[in-house]
This record gives sequence, structure tokens and C-alpha cells, in this order.
Amino acid sequence: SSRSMRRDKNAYNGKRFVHVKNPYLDAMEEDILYHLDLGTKTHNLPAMFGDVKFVCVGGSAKRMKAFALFMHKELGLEGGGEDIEDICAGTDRYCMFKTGPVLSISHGMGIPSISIMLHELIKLLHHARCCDVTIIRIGTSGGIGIAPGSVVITDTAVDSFFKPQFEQVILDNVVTRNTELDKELTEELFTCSKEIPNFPTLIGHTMCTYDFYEGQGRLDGALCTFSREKKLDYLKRAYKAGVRNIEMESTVFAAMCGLCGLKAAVVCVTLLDRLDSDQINLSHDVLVEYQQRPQLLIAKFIRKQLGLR
Ligand code: R2B
Ligand code: URA
Repeated sequence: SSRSMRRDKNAYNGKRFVHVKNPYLDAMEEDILYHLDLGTKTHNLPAMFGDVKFVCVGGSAKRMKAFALFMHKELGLEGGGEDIEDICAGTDRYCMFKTGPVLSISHGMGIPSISIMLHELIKLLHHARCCDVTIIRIGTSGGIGIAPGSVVITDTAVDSFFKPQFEQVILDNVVTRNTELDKELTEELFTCSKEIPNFPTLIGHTMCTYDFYEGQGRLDGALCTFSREKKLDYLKRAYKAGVRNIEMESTVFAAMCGLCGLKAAVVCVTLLDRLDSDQINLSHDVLVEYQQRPQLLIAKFIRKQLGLR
């Protein structure tokens, strides 16, 4: 594919470095990663992050801390990991934890929030001279026509018009970017999922919207200007176009990671079937269990990649 060719072109001595595509960056004397409370002069980024091979991102700070603790255990690292420190403790915009070669970071909700984090994360990985990095978004989503609790591995992220693209407004232009994800990684994750008992998983398109309510065809927001029939017609057309779940970050995540040479995947659990309802009425325990599913899959995948069976 065009993406793997691009990847080869950017490999040196067989290593694929994280690259930034900004001619101004190299000339900067210092780079302050403001929203992460890190910087090239204040921190030794290669020493802190040079060994990172897996980056996991997800919306909630609590969940990404829980994932780091889980990974700590799964990697068989020393101690219980309870004292794991938030590397971004100087800011409450995002949180970040490191366990061995695994970095766990929260990104908040929606395209603008994840996009700010990704700009600074990708620069961080570049400054730290990381190579061969795999990045995975683990999240929640609304399913379409599939049982709640199912895990969807995204093959292509699509916009609200079911198009496999992300439109970035730059100055007063609209730049259209590709949202293809890594095919090989998607397949590897799907293979992993089959090795976990009672773990409903499928590969499908993921629709990314700018809003949770009107933007996802919900009838239960503070505003609603369409009928139940229009809602169902839209969601059924999405299903026909191959969409199996809806969330709020996948298109920009796929676009930015693809352009910067990161092998990327999106793995989201579905909390409800949008053909049945709009409100999420799962009990606390079921919600917690569902949210652990993407974490379980990624932990298994990382263990396998590191040769820890
Ligand atoms: C999934 O869940 C959040 C909204 O509830 C949003 O961040 C997303 O993509
Ligand atoms: N996250 C979303 O974006 N939509 C849902 O329906 C559930 C979680």
C-alpha cells in the first residue's frame, strides 16, 4: 500500500523513526510541550522515553492509569506499581504513565482534545528518538447492529458522511487527510482476540463525529431537530456503509499517526446498540468490565510482541 511504501522510505538502518513534518521544528532552540508540562530543555526526553515501543491512548485519565497498573502486572515488573507516577503531574490537561516500554496517556474527549495531545506526543517521541513505535487508541463507543460489549477493531475510520477522510482546517483552507489504519496490526489484534475466551470481537469501520448527541443522531440531547425515523435511517445507512461503531477521535488519530510514521490501531468496546437506544444504562460493574476489554486485548498483544507468552 502507499502507506507501507512511505514507511519504508522513512526507515534508516531498518529502523522506523517517528517523524515530524515541520520544517520549523529543527531550528527551534527549545520545544515546550505545554499541555504535557514537558520540554526539551527541562527534561532529558531520550533518557525518559527512548525505549518506548508501545503507546496506548484513551479518553479518561483514570482508565489510562488503571491500564498502566494492569500493564505493570502483565509485564511482570517489580513491585505492585501502586506508586506509579503521573509524568504530566504538572498539568491536569492530560495524564501519562510509563511501564517498561509501554506509555499510557489520556486524551480527553473529541477531535480537538486528542489532536493537541497527539501533536505534543509525536514531538515527544521524535525528540526522544524513539523507533518502531506502535500506537493504539483504546476506548468506548456506541455500536450499530452489534451486541453491547463487543470489541470493534477499526479497519478504516470514517467521518459523518461515511467517507474515509479527515478534514483539517488549516488557516482558511480545508486539507483532506487519509484515515487508513495499519492492516497488519489490525489483523494481528484480531488474531489475539480469538485466543481470549468469550471475547466478541469484529473488524469494521468506525465513524468519528464532532459531538456525542446531535452529531451521533441521539434523540436525548438538550437539542434535537430530527425524528426517530430520520435517526434510524441514518444509522442504518451507516451500517450499510460498513460502520459498526461510533466514537469521537478515530479520524484525526488515524490521519496524524499515519502521516508521522506510527503504526496505529483503534480498539473500542461498544456500550450499547444505537439501533436500540441512546442512553447508556449499564450497571457500574458491567461498564467497568466492558471498559477493561480493550485493555485485556492490548495487554495480550503487547505480551506476545515482547515474547512473554
Ligand atoms: C467515546 O466516548 C467518549 C464520549 O462518551 C468519546 O471520547 C469517545 O470517542
Ligand atoms: N462513546 C461515543 O462516542 N458514543 C457512544 O454512544 C458511546 C461512547
